[in-house]
Amino acid sequence: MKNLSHRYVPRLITLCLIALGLVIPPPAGTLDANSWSQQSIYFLLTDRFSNGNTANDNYGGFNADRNDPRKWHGGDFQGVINKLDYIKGMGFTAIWITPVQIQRHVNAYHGYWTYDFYGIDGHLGDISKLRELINMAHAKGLYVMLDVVANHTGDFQPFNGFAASPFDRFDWYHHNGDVQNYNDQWRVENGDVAGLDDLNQENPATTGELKNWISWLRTQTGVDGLRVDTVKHVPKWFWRDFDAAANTFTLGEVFSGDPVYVADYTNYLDATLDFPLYYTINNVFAKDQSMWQINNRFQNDWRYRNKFTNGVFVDNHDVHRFLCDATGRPGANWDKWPQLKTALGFTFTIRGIPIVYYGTEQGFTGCNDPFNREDLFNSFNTANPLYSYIQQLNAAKRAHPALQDGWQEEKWVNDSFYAFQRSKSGDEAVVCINNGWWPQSINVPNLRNLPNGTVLRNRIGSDSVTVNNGAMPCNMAAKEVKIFTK
Ligand SMILES: [Ca+2]
Ligand SMILES: [Ca+2]
Ligand SMILES: [Ca+2]
Ligand SMILES: [Ca+2]
Repeated sequence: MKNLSHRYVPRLITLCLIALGLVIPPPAGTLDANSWSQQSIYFLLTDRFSNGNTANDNYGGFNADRNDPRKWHGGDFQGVINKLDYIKGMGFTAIWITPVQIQRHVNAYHGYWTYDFYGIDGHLGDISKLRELINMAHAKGLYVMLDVVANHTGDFQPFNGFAASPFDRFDWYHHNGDVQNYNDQWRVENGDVAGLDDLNQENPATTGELKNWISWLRTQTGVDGLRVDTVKHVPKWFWRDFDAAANTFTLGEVFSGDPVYVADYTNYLDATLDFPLYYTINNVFAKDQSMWQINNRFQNDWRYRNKFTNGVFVDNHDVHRFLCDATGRPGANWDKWPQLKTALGFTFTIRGIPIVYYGTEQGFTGCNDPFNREDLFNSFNTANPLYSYIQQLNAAKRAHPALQDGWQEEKWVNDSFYAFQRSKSGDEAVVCINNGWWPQSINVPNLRNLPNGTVLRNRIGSDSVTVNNGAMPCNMAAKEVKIFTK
């Protein structure tokens, strides 16, 4: 009772202040970092997901051609609207969609080559269709994260002019040529990424406009958060200003396997995608390497401002799909799904926000960009076992606060087995992972808050165990994850 009243006092004060007109409530649609840490995200490339309106397929003369993996394919906002139930059906609580700004290139289907910051690309729809998508998502209990780029525009200079006004001024850009040496941070920040025109954030006019733009985009759309592209290519101080102007949750892409390098950006943006953990997941689960690498990776968690908002993923649009890299069962290497399922079980139960790349639920196997950006289009098969497995993982995560942002502690690790416990406000979860291709039985010790005789049930199976002297048996089949809760 005491705790309850304590919890409500600040809220009551806030409500009174709002009533008195002293505090402006946050705009509908924004979601703070703590709330984001409780979500799970489905990430899709709008052009490759679902084509809901063929009339916009050839917008701007950049025609859709599904036979060319580098060209536009026709996916759009209406397509996403049509398939929100497919996403919701897996239990996700949020979607992240690729950038919506106007592009001007035959290969710019991905949206990362901005031409006009203040326009919505006609292949996808218009601003009112985007608002409709966001409103429809909200009505179904899905938050929306927009992908944004503030490091560069498309590649227009030196031969094809500039991006659209007001980004059409020479001194709004760096002119240092391509980044050649990716170990030189000055070059990384001030050079062009593969010819893409690098914006000059040292020019206050450029920075002022980028902040105007992100504020405009957020307020115009009512979006709940931002995924921020190419973060390591812009000085850190800029991101603090950008985050403030955006006035919402920002999840940055810092493409690096070094947690020391990545984690420092969480002092400027709200959070980062966990690329270091991605590499660990790839080694451990796709390539059957030692689970001690997980133990090692989590030793750097203190470096993140809030490890519970790290974006955790097995793959994305910039790397091979997991099933491309998976080595498969020894002697039967076509059999890769057990590895994927084990990796997904890990990402949904470990600290951080799980992010699933579209097509994972249909077993897509693409390797290099753009072949890892397949069309989902006609493959919305809700009977796929991977679809229902993800559904089970999301259900377990939704039902248990411990699995969202609960305190986490390792309980057992060896080369092919990993167990950890998570706790929050009386909710307890013990997760056992067998990464071996053979059955294993491990008695997991040192459990907390679980008295003798406590019965725990596996939320993604039908078995139960009883806690005895702070320990419990994990009897695991090959490549199995069990999620035990009270
Ligand atoms: Ca279309
Ligand atoms: Ca830059
Ligand atoms: Ca250029
Ligand atoms: Ca923020």
